[in-house]
Order: sequence, then C-alpha cells, then structure tokens
Amino acid sequence: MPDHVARRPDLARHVDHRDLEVREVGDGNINLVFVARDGAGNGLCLKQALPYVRSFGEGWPLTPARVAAEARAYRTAERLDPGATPAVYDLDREQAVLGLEDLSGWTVWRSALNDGERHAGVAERLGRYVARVAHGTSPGSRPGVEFRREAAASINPDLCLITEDLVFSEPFEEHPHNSFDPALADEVARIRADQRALARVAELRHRFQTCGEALIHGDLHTGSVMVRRDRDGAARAKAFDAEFAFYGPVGFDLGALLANYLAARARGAALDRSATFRAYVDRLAGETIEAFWEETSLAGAEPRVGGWTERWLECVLADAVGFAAVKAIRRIVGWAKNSDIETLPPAAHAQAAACVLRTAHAWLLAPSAGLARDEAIELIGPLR
Ligand code: SR1
Ligand code: MG
Repeated sequence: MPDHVARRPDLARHVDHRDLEVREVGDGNINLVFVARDGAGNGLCLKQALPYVRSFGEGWPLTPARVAAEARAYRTAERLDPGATPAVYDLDREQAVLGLEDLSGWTVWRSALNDGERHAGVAERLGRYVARVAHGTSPGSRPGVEFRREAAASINPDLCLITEDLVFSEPFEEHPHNSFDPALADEVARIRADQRALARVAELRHRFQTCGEALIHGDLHTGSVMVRRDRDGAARAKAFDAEFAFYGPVGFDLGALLANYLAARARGAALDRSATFRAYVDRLAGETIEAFWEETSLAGAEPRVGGWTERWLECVLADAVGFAAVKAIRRIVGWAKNSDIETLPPAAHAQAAACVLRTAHAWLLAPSAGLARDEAIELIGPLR
C-alpha cells in the first residue's frame, strides 16, 4: 500500500508515504479496507475491491468496477450535501482502489448502537441526506437529458443483482445462502406461506428493478454510517460504503435505515436496555422520516402542482416500509446477517430475531399505494 500511495499524487499529498503504518480495518462482506497513517498523524483510507465477495471467497466473483460506482456516488453527494459522505481523494480504476478521507476517530453507527450509545441527531441527518441527494439527482431538478445521462452512467447491474437475489429472492425460498435458528422455523414458514406477503415482495422487487427515480446509496444500513460526537456535543454522520449506488427507488434507502433501526430496537428489547436508550432507538425512524419529509418539501419536488410533492412523498414512504420489511427479513434468514442480532446470547437472539420477523411480516402487509407521514410513523411504531 505505501507503494500505491507513492504512485498516486492525489494520495501522496495527504500523507508521507515513506513513513506509513498500514492497517486492514475492513469488517464488511465484500472489500478490503486499509487505513494508512504517517508519523505526523496524517491519514487516509484505501478501499480495494476484490474480484470476488470477501466473506464467501473466490467462488463468488464480483466486478471490481464497483469502486467507480462508489466514487461517483460520493462525488455527487458531496455536491448536493457537503460532508454527508467521505471526501474522495483518488480513484485508481486499474487497481480498483479508492482513496478516501480517513475516518479514524469516527465509529460505525451499528457498533455504537450495539453498545447502547446514543448519538442524537444522526437519524435526522440521514433523512436530510437521502432527501438532498434524491432531490438533486431527480428529473424534477435538472434537465431530462442530464438526468438520463447520469442514470445511464450510474448503472450498476452486478451490484443490483446481488440485492435482487439476497434481499428479494433467496430469503423467501430454500437456498444454500440461507441459515437461521431452528426456533424461527415457524415464523419463516408463516412468511413463505403468506401469498399476500409474497405478492408484495414481488411488487417491491419490481419497484427495485424498474424505478430509477434518483441516485440512491443502495445499502444504507447502520453499518454504512460513521458517527462522531463533536466537542460541542453535536453528533455528526457520514454515509459510506456506497458501492451499491444506482438510480433506483428513493424509498429503498429509507427502508434500509428503518430495517436497521428495527434490529437495534429488537436488540434493545432483548437485552432489556435502559428506558432512555430504548426511547432513543424507538424515535429513530420517526426522526428520519420527518427530516426526509421536511427537507423534500422545502426543496419542492417539481412540478409543485396538484399536491404532487405530497403524493410522491406518500409513495416513497409506502415503498420505504415495504423495503424495510424485506431488508429486515434477509438479515435474519439470508446471507450477510447483522451483528445487532448475531452477537446476542442464545435466548435473547431467538427473542430478537423472532421480533424482527414478526414486525417485518406485519410491515409487508401495510398499504402499498401510499402512506402519509404520520401514518407511516404510527404503522412502524409497535414491535410485534
Ligand atoms: C455478497 S454481499 C452481501 C451484502 O453485503 C453488503 O453489505 C450488502 O448488504 C450485500 O447485500
Ligand atoms: Mg457495505
């Protein structure tokens, strides 16, 4: 890695490549991630896309070109919502290495939630980030030709296929990627036998495949968010790991957040966390939805006629609740699980996982045509 830094002027200007300490810090499913720091304390992050899925091995090939999709997404987000994503220093397409701002000193939000830490304001910040990128990349805010060119340039079919398989298909059938606690067999069987729920999953898969309304992050779970508390106590957040980005349904990013808030809530309940922490995680979904709604209304989706902005927001929220359901179910049943649930001791694990499945099953049966803001918040309130 020091050689790589030395060869790339846009990296070499951030650190002294002759004096670098490099650590592999990645804990995700698909990439290698290195933090390189020099003796003076300057650092940068290098993300290398392997030609296969890291957590599976070479038997699951995956295009390294995904680093370009990630770089493009960060650059767009930086223009529309400065600071909401890591700064991009360099993109080496040949070696599939992305050079990014060093986020040492920040914490992965999922880890903070798992430890019972509260970071006020993060859920709201993420709602605004989703709204700003969605609005700024949607056809309502730019010429149609530009929108179509960007959407075409952001096409990310191999990564989208992973989501189509892992989120919308495999958990709902027998598949070698699946695994779950036998104590959950009845809950899983109930979902797989529910024709209404399965029809909704098919509808959501179709939305994911055909609705290219704006640039989305594509994998916005709490493990894709870094948080930090500033000296004044204010919480800051950055969304990272954007290699799944493409022009898709905006509700998919909101749904990812809602699904992961559900996992955090189920964990909090199973561990009998303090009332303060549980009230905090209970509020996250409402904070994200309210901020998203407010930010979009302020930006004003176009055309602002005949209540179109509100109508669009209601469709996005219905999508979000549905996407949240499938994304929550996949983390219990399918490939790539969540540490929120997986690190629980056996009895708490069974309780939390069943809670996620029951709650997500109920969300799958929610109205799909549109949800008003307060209706959506109320609907996803109770844990089952
Ligand atoms: C094979 S990749 C598995 C998962 O890792 C990423 O975080 C995405 O969530 C993907 O579905
Ligand atoms: Mg990831």
